[in-house]
Amino acid sequence: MIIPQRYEGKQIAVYGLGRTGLSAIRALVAGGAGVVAWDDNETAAEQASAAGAVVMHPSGWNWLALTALVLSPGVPLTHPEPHAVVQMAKAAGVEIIGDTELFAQALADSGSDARLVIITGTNGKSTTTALVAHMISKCGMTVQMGGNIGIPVLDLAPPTDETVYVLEMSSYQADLTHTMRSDVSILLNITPDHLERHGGYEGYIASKRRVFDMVKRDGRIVLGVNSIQTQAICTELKVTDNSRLLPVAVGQVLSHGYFVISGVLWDGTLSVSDEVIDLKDIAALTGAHNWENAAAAYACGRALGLDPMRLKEGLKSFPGLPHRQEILPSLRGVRFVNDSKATNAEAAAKALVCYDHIYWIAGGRLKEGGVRDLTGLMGPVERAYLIGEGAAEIAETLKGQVEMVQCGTLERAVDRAMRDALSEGYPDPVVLLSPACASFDQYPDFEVRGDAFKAAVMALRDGTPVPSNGDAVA
Ligand code: UMA
Repeated sequence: MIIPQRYEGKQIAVYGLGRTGLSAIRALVAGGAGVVAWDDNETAAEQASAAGAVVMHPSGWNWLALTALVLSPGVPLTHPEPHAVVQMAKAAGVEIIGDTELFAQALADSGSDARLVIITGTNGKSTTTALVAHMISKCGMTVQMGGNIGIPVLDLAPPTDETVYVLEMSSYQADLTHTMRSDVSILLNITPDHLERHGGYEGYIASKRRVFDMVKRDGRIVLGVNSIQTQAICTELKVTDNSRLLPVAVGQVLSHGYFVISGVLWDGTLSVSDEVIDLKDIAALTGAHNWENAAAAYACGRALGLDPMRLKEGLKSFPGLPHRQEILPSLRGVRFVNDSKATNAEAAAKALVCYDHIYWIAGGRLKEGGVRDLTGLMGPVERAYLIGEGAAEIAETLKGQVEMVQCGTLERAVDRAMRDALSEGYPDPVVLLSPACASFDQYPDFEVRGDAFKAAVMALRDGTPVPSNGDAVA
């Protein structure tokens, strides 16, 4: 645990009692602070009390005595409208911070030489965070990974001079972080997301750009230039901040930076570009989006001064992350890929271009725009197996583009897809769960959906019969 020392003997409030809030309470109490806390959902109160907080509605807090309000990232700070507790804090002149800011303060106060990498972007930030952490540990360093990837930052081990912290930072967290200073900040890409929370696209972009304010004077900015927004930012930074800038691209040669051409990563920071590694040989880094992640992670490793050979070993041995094009053991020549994290069409599109003979399982709760963006990508799809509440709309959108089967449930879809993959005899068939939809109509979250897919695949392995009646051609 990282213990914030500067609140000893002071009063501090924590709002939101999920992972962030409970972690902040534990750390603040350990540092000798008095903590009051609340959550809109009363069921969270017990754990907060057990962690040492006084659980009380904000209307009962002594606002004049509070040093700061620690807000959980999911609690609206500005849009659609500031949460009531935010308005109360502003009226009382109490500073609003996140657990990430407490982490930044504790790191600064520690006086250690620990180093810090921050990763953000609309897509790929979890994979890049895990990849950077993996590659750095392959270089023999002590790595602590956390943040939006799921481990609250104050739960990480305290800093030593050898520690490298690798943090995934969401736009929500960035808005609550004021004094963090990184050795490397990575911004992978920006496309529209979380617009309601940032008052539109401009607000979202501004939050993403905050990772540049968090770079040390002698730190480096690794910037993916494959999205329109980050390309524009790159043009701007070449003028204002060129010495700290390390651009990263897929499909274009850069005069300075790291780039991937036909799956091969190049170091273009030298006078003559140097071939680094063929990423096509790395199963856990399939697809152009993963090449962007790999190039950014390698650029980060080099910016930290790490050995190129060891970094390459790290790329090769990366196991991948669960639910993101996760490769499961094959069965009778059929490959299974769990891409449950693909909760929108844009994410599913990335997987659909990676394989040749796809038995595609899709559906769930559709996002705005549905699967319109997938209409040109049905070429390698032998058949689509539709599940969940969005199935009828998907069938309507993709009518005439691909053969579709209404399966209702994931288990039925897996069973039917396997039978078809075996009977049709294409070389190297892939049963791909890449739903292009949120999971909430059938599962608590995408992780539970991915685990259900794995269980259904395991059931095939065990020979457990799956009911096959009820399939209907869409
Ligand atoms: N709550 C309120 N009022 C509100 C909103 C929430 O009281 O208006 C309470 C809820 O009742 C709940 C608690 O706040 O008890 C939840 O807080 P939270 O939503 O901030 O979630 P945490 O459990 O603290 O998890 C957060 C991140 N969640 C969000 O940003 C929404 C996690 O990212 C992160 O892994 C975790 O901290 C550890 O750092 C998740 C996420 O969905 C994966 N992130 C978004 C994304 O990736 O797109 C940004």
